[in-house]
Amino acid sequence: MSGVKVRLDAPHCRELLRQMLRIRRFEEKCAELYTKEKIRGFLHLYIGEEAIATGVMQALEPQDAVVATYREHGHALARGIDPRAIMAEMFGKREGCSGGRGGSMHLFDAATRFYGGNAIVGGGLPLAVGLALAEQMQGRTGLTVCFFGEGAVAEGEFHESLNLAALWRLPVLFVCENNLYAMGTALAISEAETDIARKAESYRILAEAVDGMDVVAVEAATRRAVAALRAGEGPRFLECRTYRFRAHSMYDPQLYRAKAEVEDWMHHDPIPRFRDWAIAAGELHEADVATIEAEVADEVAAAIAFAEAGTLEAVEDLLRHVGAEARA
Ligand SMILES: Cc1ncc(C[n+]2csc(CCOP(=O)(O)OP(=O)(O)O)c2C)c(N)n1
Repeated sequence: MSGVKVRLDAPHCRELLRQMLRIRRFEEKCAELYTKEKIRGFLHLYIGEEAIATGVMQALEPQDAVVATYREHGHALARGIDPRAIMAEMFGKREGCSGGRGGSMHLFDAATRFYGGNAIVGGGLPLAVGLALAEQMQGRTGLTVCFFGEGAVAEGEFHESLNLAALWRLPVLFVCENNLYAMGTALAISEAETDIARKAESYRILAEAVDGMDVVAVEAATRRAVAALRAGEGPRFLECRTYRFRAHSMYDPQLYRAKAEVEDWMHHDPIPRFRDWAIAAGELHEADVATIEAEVADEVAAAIAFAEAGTLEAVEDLLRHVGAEARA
């Protein structure tokens, strides 16, 4: 599969930059809206990690399924869910992609086969394995991509899921977003084996570690894995090495890491890194970047206006979908 290549022409470069900027600008606004109490509840920003969702989604087809974590705004945007429906969901409005019932951590969209949004660390892995098993049993061709943080490797669900996926040769791509910290717990002080790809290999799953701050490297690695998956070769595993630039969630004094470490990682910011490379390669020009920035700003503004104009569910409807409804 080493022959799988990423075609880096001007349209594709624009697409990669656009997707990463959509995530960055959308979330910067979310942070502002949170301080204004327009968005309530938990809010986990993906800023710094945009190259992963962007790169992985390039290799997927509409029939594929996606499972993510509570840090999933970027995955939802890159998968193609309408940003207006995502923002309305953050506002808790009925027009949101989960009807306003889920909020930031529970984005869901059947049309794009986006199965969430999951607040439980490691909780997405068995769901992804179940989706892939269903796909296999029903003779369909879609594969399932499961995103999770490195904190999930400490959960039993991680090991059970990898084991069954390997045993039954299920079409799952496990994507570990290793940003080095699970809330305030550094990987190095919680795992005896910090090489996560090796853990996957212990279940006989072929694994690759990739620079998660390099969108092209992520896309290329995903294309290799997806080609093998579509050829029926069983599950694959990608460890994407990355860093979150912001706090774990909105309340986090970040006492567990040094400011200098954060600043150092910011020098590897995937967006300027790719933008500058594409400009130097002659595939993008400053004017393209300005156009993309303006279009993204308009898109985010339209999403916020849509969410503001949305409606809250009526109080008498709040128990609908909560338990079985009584039949007369
Ligand atoms: C089963 C479970 N245990 C604990 C928590 C509390 N918790 C929420 S996020 C988190 C850290 C997870 O870190 P990681 O998986 O590395 O993902 P990241 O937040 O870095 O993206 C923890 C422990 C939870 N949500 N679920």
